[in-house]
Amino acid sequence: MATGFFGDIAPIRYEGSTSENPLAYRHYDATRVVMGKTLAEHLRPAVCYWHNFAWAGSDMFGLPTFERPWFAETMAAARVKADVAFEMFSLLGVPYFTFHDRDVVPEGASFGDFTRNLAEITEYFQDKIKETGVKLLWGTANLFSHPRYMSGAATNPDPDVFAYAAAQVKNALDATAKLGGANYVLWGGREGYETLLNTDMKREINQLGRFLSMVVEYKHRSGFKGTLLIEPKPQEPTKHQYDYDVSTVYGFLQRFGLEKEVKVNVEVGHAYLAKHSFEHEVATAASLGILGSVDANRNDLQSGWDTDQFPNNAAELIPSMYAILRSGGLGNGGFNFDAKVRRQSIDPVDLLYGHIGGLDICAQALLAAARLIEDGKFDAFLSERYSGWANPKAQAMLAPDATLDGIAARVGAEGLDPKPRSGRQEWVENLINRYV
Ligand code: XUL
Ligand code: CO
Repeated sequence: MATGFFGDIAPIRYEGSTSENPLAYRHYDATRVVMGKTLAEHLRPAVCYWHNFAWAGSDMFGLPTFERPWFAETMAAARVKADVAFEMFSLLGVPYFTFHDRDVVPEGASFGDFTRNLAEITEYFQDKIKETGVKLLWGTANLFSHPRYMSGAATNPDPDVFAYAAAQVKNALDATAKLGGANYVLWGGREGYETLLNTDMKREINQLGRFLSMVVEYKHRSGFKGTLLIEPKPQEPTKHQYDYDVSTVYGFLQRFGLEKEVKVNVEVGHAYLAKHSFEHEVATAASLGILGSVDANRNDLQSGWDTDQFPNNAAELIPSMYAILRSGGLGNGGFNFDAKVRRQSIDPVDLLYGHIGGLDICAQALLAAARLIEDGKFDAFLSERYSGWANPKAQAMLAPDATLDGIAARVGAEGLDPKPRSGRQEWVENLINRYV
């Protein structure tokens, strides 16, 4: 039964780029095929639970601004929340959703309550998934909001907190598996430190490695078929987080022998916080073979905070979309809108505007990147730039038997005198802008 939360708003449809209807897609034509897949198959877009249904619009200076009928810590309210959430997924026509355990149910008075509540809503979700066809892109556990986690979850100095976090992840992983989730995400918002004056870093990183190893072991034993993903972020809420960026996470995975077991969920705003571009993080993950999924959003670059706004600049996203397409796509992953409307955007329809714009921008960027690839000009430019490496003498330098002194002898004998060549940055920037 419809909740009436969105009034008489009809399902959002694709109407083409000339449409003036603010409640229509102008670029996201879900069934349009490019490079052998539909836009829906390329993007696998997901709506997140937390920003839309759990956050109430408060900030560090102000009280909640959103009034929602499900704002109460009861299971009845959790079901109303789920009813509205699945209505919104269906209105938007998105194929996926994402959630934290704590977004979807109250904790109750004990861990037993929390476990029962999560199991109950999981069954409720199973019916909703059957009814609507909307699937789970990933589930996760919130190991950062409750005061017990203020000094970390797996990295906490108190072993009982480590145990509590392990129990919570077990339950969230079970729920994700039961719902047929394509992935399970671990974001370590409190896995880091405020000051080294009270922190044993070596011990904490070892705890984190053991914790993740147990998650991997349990995943295999419990039969969960999805992909495990770590979501890198350099800081916020802690001053320094251990999962700083994609490269750091890869080093951590290698150290614990988990680089074939765990991939990354790359978030646009987190890349900025690490003083990287999003395309840098995506391309790094792709080159390391650990590109798993994307949290789509953007930060306000003036404030320097993780503001989680909806994407609104297609041109800026093209290099990332190019890297994703070139690496063969996101596989099990997708584009999760880890984005929230501003706290003045208090009406239900604002939730729709945010997602319509974000999804349209992603579709526009993906279509542009596909044209860029199909045209071949950009690839031709790149391969010409590296064409010298096709020379057998160049290849020989990369063979295992090549030596520094051997190369030095050849430089002298052949009188090598390499001449600088233009990198053509502006030319290539202009080329890419032609595809927007
Ligand atoms: C926090 C963040 C999280 C993760 C899931 O910055 O991005 O919402 O995506 O825990
Ligand atoms: Co995120």
